[in-house]
Amino acid sequence: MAGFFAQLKEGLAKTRQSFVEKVEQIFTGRGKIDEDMYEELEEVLIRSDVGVKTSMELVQRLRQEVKSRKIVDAGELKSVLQELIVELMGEEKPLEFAGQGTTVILVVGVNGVGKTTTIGKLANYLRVEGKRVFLAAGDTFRAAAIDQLEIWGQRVGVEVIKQREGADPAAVAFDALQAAKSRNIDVVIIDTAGRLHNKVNLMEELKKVRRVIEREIPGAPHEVLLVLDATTGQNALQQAKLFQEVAGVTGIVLTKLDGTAKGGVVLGIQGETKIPVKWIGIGEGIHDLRPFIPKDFAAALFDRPGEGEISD
Ligand SMILES: Nc1nc2c(ncn2[C@@H]2O[C@H](COP(=O)(O)OP(=O)(O)OP(=O)(O)O)[C@@H](O)[C@H]2O)c(=O)[nH]1
Ligand SMILES: [Mg+2]
Repeated sequence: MAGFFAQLKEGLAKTRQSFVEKVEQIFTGRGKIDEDMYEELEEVLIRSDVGVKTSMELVQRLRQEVKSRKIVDAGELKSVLQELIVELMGEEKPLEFAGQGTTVILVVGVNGVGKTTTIGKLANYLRVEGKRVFLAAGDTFRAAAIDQLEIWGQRVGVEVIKQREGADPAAVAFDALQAAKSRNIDVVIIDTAGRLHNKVNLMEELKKVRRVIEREIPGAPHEVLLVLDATTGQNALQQAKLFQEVAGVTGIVLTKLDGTAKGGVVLGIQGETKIPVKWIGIGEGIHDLRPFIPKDFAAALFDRPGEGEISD
């Protein structure tokens, strides 16, 4: 398996080409810092799916730094921008676990973003750490969804709690939590449907599942992870805002960063919603889920050595 940092860098190759290489062009071969440069930079950021608001903020921060550090050479700005991007993304925010007893992770998001795949990968990650994990097949909308989760359960070696197609997802969550409590399971990860007859139904269903979880385990859910597909760019940002309002999202998993040039959306999401990105998906395989470490992400994006490279 390729090293952690090398794999991250490879996954971000397209974003690097569309974003950082353009930024570099703006900074190099120009010499002095002028108004045109700031305008060009803002445009490249917006085009790279960073979002208007966050792009403007980043450029504003850059202006401040140029002033306070008395920078005159545009060539120095690449590393300053990298610093500002790390600052924007904040500290690494690991998963929250219950102080004792079972930790409940509810996974939400619209259809096709990678929820079920992420659950499989996450279950594997936690199992390798020595945790006992159950999966709950809360997407009862399609029989295939239950089957898909079961395949992941077998692959990872964790049990899947399920009912038949069309069953009440809240009842599946209830079963899973009962079983987990009686068998001292460390983590239950609950899959949910991404598609229902309409958006209102979907949101009502999520609320109901949530209520059951809250009642069964005080303090749960410990995490509500919203899965977003990076290839959808600005749509991902809209979904983050919608789910933030109704589902009490605690963290984001940004999938499909491999093969997309829209990785800049990470910045837009962090800048506008302040929901921390906790994991990133960089492929379809079982190991292709990584904790999101802002410093390493920025280093990989800017093609600089990161801390991960040393510890690899
Ligand atoms: N390249 C790539 N593909 C991914 C990644 N994560 C998921 N996928 C693929 O995206 C497709 C959809 O993934 P699912 O996990 O079924 O998505 P879902 O959100 O559960 O979809 P629904 O159950 O229909 O709502 C699958 O083909 C996955 O293999 C990723 O990080 N990178
Ligand atoms: Mg699914």
